[in-house]
Amino acid sequence: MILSWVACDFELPEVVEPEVEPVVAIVQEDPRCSRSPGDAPEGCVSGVIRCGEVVDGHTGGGLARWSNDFYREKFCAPIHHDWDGPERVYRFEMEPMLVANVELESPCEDLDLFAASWPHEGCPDLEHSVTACESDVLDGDGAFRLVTQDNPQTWLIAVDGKRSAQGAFTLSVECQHR
Ligand SMILES: [Ca+2]
Ligand SMILES: [Ca+2]
Repeated sequence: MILSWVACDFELPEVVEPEVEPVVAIVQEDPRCSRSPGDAPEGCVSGVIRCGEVVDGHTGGGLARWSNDFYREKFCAPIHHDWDGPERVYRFEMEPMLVANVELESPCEDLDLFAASWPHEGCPDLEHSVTACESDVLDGDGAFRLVTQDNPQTWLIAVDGKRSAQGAFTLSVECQHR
């Protein structure tokens, strides 16, 4: 086999390096994070939430009545943090035979979600008996499901920040009949 080397007499075009724009990572903060804290509630409850409703709120300005002592005493959370800062509490009245999916969006601070069963006016304190309590205390957003049987049930849904964190949130409740 004869291998021949043929020299090609042409010039390679000059390689021009394209100008590369420096990549700048732009982290866009959620617009809810610039929301101002709300007014202090009259009493301990900041409002009412119903099936199908969405509440945009901020824990700043809420009362700081519930903290780890309360949530631990009422068996709300499997793990414990400080929730010493202000919380927002919403009254949620459920009809019988209903499933309610409660969701918390917490885009700015790590807020957590609680619900204490409370058929009376106002809010329970440490000395009151709370028959049921739910929570989602994981990092970031939270969610849980509330279910009624043959009787109506009233819950106090609370949004509370870990380690006194205060921030904006979106709370929503979606319901369906069982
Ligand atoms: Ca609190
Ligand atoms: Ca959380």
